[in-house]
Amino acid sequence: MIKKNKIAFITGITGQDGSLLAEFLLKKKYIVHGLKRRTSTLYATQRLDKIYQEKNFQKNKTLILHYGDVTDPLNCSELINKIMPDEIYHLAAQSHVAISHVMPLYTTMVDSIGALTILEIIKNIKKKKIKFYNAATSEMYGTLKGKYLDEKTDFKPQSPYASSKLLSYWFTKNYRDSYKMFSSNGILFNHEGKTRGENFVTRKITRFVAKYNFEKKGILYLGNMSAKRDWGYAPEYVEAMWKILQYKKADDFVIASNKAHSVREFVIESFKLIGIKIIFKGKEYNEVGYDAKTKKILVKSIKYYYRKNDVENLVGNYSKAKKLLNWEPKTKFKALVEIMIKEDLKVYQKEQKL
Ligand code: NAP
Ligand code: G4F
Repeated sequence: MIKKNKIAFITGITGQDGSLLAEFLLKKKYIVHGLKRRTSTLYATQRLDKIYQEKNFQKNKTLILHYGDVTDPLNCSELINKIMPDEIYHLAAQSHVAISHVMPLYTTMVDSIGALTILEIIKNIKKKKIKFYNAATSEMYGTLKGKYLDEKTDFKPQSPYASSKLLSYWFTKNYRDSYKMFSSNGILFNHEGKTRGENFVTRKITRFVAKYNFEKKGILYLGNMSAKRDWGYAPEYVEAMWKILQYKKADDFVIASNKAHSVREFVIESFKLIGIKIIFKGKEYNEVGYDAKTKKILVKSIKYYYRKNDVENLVGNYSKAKKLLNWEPKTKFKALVEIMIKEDLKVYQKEQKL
């Protein structure tokens, strides 16, 4: 009997995780369909350019992009019924915590109702049992100081983003329990990489440091540098998403590194890689980081980037994923910073040649 290629449908395929997951699934011989939004430029598919061009010119296309939006149920229903995937990875989201305070309704429409829409569509498809992955988040926990957060920890969301993701988490669990659907939550802690969005703190730092390495000018303005996050490497986290859907039953899993570092530590490590030792002085809005050798101020903390009700500390416990999925993170904090700095040094040089 000929073994058929599995079909996956990824919402949020143009994002950091969606593009990495597409690459991962193509290597596993999946046929990958993805949802892309209409934009006035073509650059929204930038992260997919390499694999899209390679696959798109093949006779049998294995990566297919469709226009759509998760706030449009008719469009999602038509696509899913046509594609009839084996697995849906629902990653589309307004994923920025600070921006969710500015656009709480929109964030909820996309992050909660979007997930519900897809679950409803799957529920109504009788001819196939489609597996569903929901991109839940460590932000749902809120600040629970000193705790290693796992699948049994209670949630205390502190932003519209976290609250709307928590609703999607419960929908995913409810549909599993009520309709016996294969719907699983991945509760992923922060994960970063070469294509991380430029307004998340890690990439904002590495891009600045790479530019500073060549131009030797400017100041990096940040918000709360005492905040701690459990940062992992994104390509390893998309593998976990796949493993979650290959597990024998639907369930919820924490994916983390079990180590937390502050934003300040991320800044120090980044500058260290271009030979600069940063020393911090002052507190909160008056905190500055200066070059130990030249005494020049290179980093400033300003009120503008402080969040309402910021989550101070997040650190996970991935024991369940290790035991049941045989998943473990490999890339440690310092190696992650190095990967990102090296990439941004390359990106800077490439941009200068354009
Ligand atoms: P990202 O880079 O911000 O990507 C978000 C994706 O969602 C993009 O493809 C975006 O499309 C798409 N999108 C946004 N609104 C949409 C809509 N209305 N309809 C269709 N697509 C829409 O996020 P990420 O870092 O890859 O994260 C992937 C998912 O995991 C998100 O749900 C995020 O909330 C969650 N998560 C991320 C982390 C992390 O540390 N990265 C941790 C836990 C959970 P455009 O490209 O057109 O904007
Ligand atoms: O990089 P961030 O914006 O990521 P945040 O808020 O932790 O959210 C990311 O991870 C979540 C998983 O826990 C995902 F669900 C979510 O989609 C996203 O991918 O901010 C990290 C920390 C915060 O405490 C923030 O207040 O860095 C602090 N920070 C300090 N200065 C800053 C800045 N964050 C940003 N974006 N920009 C700053 O200038």
